[in-house]
Order: sequence, then structure tokens, then C-alpha cells
Amino acid sequence: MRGFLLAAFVLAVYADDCTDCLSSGKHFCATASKCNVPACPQAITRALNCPRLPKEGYGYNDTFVRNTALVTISAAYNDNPQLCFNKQLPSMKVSKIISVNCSAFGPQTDCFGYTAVDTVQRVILMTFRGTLGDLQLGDELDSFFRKKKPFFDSGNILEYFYDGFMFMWNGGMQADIRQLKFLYPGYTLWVHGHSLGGAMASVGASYVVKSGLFDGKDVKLITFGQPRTGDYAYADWHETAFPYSYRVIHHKDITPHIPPQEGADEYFHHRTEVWYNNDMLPGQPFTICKEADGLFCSATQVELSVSDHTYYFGKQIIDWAMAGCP
Ligand SMILES: *[C@@H]1O[C@H](CO)[C@@H](O)[C@H](O)[C@H]1NC(C)=O
Ligand SMILES: *[C@H]1O[C@H](CO)[C@@H](O)[C@H](O)[C@@H]1NC(C)=O
Repeated sequence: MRGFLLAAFVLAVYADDCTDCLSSGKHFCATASKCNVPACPQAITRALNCPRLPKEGYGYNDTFVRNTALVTISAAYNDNPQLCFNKQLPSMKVSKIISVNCSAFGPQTDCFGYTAVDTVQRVILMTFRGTLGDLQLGDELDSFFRKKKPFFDSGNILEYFYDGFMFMWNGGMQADIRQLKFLYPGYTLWVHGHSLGGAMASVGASYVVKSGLFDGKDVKLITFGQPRTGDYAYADWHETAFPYSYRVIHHKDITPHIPPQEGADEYFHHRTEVWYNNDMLPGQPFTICKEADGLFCSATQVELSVSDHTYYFGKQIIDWAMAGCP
């Protein structure tokens, strides 16, 4: 009897280990938390999708993201981001604005971003603007069909995102970030962006860590509506390098679902998706997704929306920024 009770108890609390399950060639069933369940509705087949929450001490803070990251990310849509900071985050000071032609084949379209420093919050910031205009969108979409760029020895990145970041990095951002790091030692680096800017923020954060300029634990990446940026190996490396990395997704925003996962390129999101299955007004719930890029959270949506892509935390972020973030 005691043996039976003990066995029942062990069965009740024991959850199969997902990584072990996958490495034995089986699939893991998240809903049942068990290995190899027949007809599992959301079977996990990739190790990056094994359910896991962010490390303690690196949690997601809704208040911070809706009050601070919303402003820094939106501000990249104003040619003078300081106007937004004066209204919303007075201690944040723009250090440098970077605007470079980032169209490989022309006609010219510009990638835009800025660096800033906040001596109250003790942070250095680099932020990237999203796609502006159909020409730029065309360049981006074209690049989905071209060869990817290797990210050191850790996977591959979509060409437009990689090149766009490198044009900006070499077009003034690198010199400024190095100087800010020298002037403000010990500051945390925030890396922010929306849409295309979210992809370039992912590349930028990864680049400064991979190249040894910053330690991964001192860099905090936040993106809104980030498209898939690289392949599985890139996502895998990113995950080991960054304890704090959040991809915020508004409801049915279409952009995080492109380019699609299918095909030889294996485009794959890195952790951690934060999904708002609502209109993101204060107090509304959100899900910290335990899987990197599986059939969960925003990927459960069948219909996708273009208008959800520019509406975050109750703001049409482009219009709001262009009006100076009133
Ligand atoms: C979340 O962020 C807000 C605003 O930035 C801050 O006041 C609060 O202390 C943070 N909460 C936690 C748990 O860190
Ligand atoms: C930017 O602009 C011209 C068009 O005026 C393009 O043909 C170029 O290739 C260009 N790109 C870069 C990276 O310089």
C-alpha cells in the first residue's frame, strides 16, 4: 500500500524531461508534460521549444515596457528623438543620430537609429527604426529570397537585417557606443526596436556581445513586432548568450510570422515571446511564452493583422512619435 501511494505520488509530480525526450528521437507533449503522447495537439519537436521560463532576476516588467520602452522604441520614428524624451523621459539624452542609405541595390532608402544615455537609470541605449515606405519594404522582402549572412560561427541572419545593422554600425553607431561605454563604465546597454528595427536590434545586441564589447548579462534587448531574424542556430546561440531578451507581440501582428518557418532556411525566433492577446491597455494580461517559436502564444492565431503591427500599448506608435510623443 505504501509503495502504491508513493508510486502514485511520484507519477503525479513527475514531468518528463523535454530535452531528454527529444534527444531520444521522440516528441514532447507540452499540454500533458510527457514524452511521446500519441496525437498530441501541440507536439514539441525542437529543443528550443522545450518549455522554460526566463531566469530569475531577468523577468519581464510590463510597467517598464509600457512606460519606458514604448517611448524609446517610438522615438526612433521622430527625426529628433529628443522631442519624445523631453515629453516622456526627461533624463534620457540622445547622443547620436545615425541615418544611412541601407539599400544594397538602390534606389536609396535609409536605415535610421540613435544612441542615448541616461545617467539617472545608468543606461546606454541604442534603438533602431522600423520600415518606412514601400521601397524599403520591397528591399526587405526581396532579401528574404537571397542568401543569408553568417553570424560568426553561430548560424545565419537574413541579409537585409544583417547588412542594415552593419551599415549603421559602421556609419557612426560603433564609434559612439564605444565612446559611451568608455565614458559610462558599468552602465547597462538597452537595445530596442520595432519591426525591421526589432530585427536590427536583435542583430545589434548579438553583435556587441559576440564581438566581446559587452557581456550578455549587461545587455537588455526589447523588441516590438520583430520579424524572424535568423535561423535556428542563431536563435540557439542568442538564447545561451542573453538572459534578458524579450520579443513583445501585439495580438495578431503579422510581422513576427514572416518570413515563415518552413523551408531549408529554418528561420526561427529566439526567446522570449511576450504575447498580449488583447489591445494592450493598462492592466491587460499577457503571456510569457515558454517556447521559443512553436505552435503556442501568437502562433495560435489563424488570422493575422497588419494594423496590429503599429498599435502597441495603446499608441499608434509611428503617428504618436511623429507628433513628438504628447
Ligand atoms: C517595474 O518597472 C517599474 C517602472 O519602471 C518599476 O518602478 C518597478 O519597480 C519595476 N518592478 C519590478 C518588479 O522590478
Ligand atoms: C544607396 O543608394 C544608391 C542609389 O542612389 C544605391 O544604388 C547604392 O547601392 C546605395 N547603397 C549603399 C549601401 O551605398
